[in-house]
Amino acid sequence: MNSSLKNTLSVESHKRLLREMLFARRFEERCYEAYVERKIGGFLHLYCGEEACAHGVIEAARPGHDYIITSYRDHIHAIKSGVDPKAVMAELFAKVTGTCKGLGGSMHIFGVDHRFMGGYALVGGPFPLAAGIAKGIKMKGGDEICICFLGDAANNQGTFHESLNMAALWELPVLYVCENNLYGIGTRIDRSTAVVDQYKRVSAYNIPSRQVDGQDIDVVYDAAVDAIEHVRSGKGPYFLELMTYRYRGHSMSDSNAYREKAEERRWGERDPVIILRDRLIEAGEMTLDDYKKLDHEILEQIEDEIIRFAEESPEPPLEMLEKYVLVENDPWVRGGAG
Ligand SMILES: Cc1ncc(C[n+]2csc(CCOP(=O)(O)OP(=O)(O)O)c2C)c(N)n1
Ligand SMILES: [Mg+2]
Repeated sequence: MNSSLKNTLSVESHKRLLREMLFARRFEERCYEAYVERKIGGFLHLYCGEEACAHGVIEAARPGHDYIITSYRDHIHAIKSGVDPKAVMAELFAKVTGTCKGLGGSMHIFGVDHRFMGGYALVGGPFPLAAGIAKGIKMKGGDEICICFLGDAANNQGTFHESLNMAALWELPVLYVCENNLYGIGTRIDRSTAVVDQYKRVSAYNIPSRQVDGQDIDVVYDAAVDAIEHVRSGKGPYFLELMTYRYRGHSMSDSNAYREKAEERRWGERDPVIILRDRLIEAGEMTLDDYKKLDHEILEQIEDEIIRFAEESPEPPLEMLEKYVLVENDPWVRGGAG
């Protein structure tokens, strides 16, 4: 392991995290298949390649105590926060046992019991919500923090600047985590954004920040421990930029034709799951056969427990269609529109 790291993980934590990250990879790949099989509809954004970001940061936090919020690429953040993967898959299958009774779908996973405050479809939507949650924490006087994950392109939304200004002004306990995968849909960051290094942008709001490798779980964890300590100790917000890469297109409707194959290969050589696996193998803590066995177990678990649960769960009943729709302000429903 990199000996310059201050906050380190035990071998047991490494083994557990390898399992969790490999599970995340296989979970997302199975979602891809289920989408092709038309078991999942609507939008679907996968997290393959970025696993060390959510796992490293949330490992350093206190899930269930701290609030976590993110964008539409949200399945793995929810699971690492403690939300049952069966309920996540059932949500994707639009089943009543899903996290939102099957009415939200992939972009709207929620887990109030685990303080997972959701995935959001609106780019930049979570910035002000996170500031609001952090304001609430501060008013109540707890030591929770709010962790807000967002993509690099989201930082060009007005909400980014408005929220970071208020978060800094009010010294709110919020950690902003930028998962910089270099692209917003098909647009590379240097074609959309004047300041490519995102951590530099927040100096405009006097928010301390850092940019680190998002592919190495040890590096992410080390940076996240310090960032969280800063926020929890009452010093106000912090901004952590994690350099990462998504392996698939932006969503299932993206043919991914805009990236150089050489770039994809380069990032593929720094796979977060393989980096951790090889670290354990080099330390003599696991063999390649152990890894293959683990992979096999995970694939079986996903099929036998998770997919089966989603398949066998019922669809939401018809009467639920109107139950969660707010109609009182709709003039058409009131009959007054002309
Ligand atoms: C307010 C708003 N504008 C535009 C979109 C369309 N849109 C969906 S994802 C996306 C790009 C976001 O990229 P980034 O923030 O880097 O996150 P990533 O998908 O790379 O994780 C855009 C423009 C949207 N969902 N919401
Ligand atoms: Mg991006």
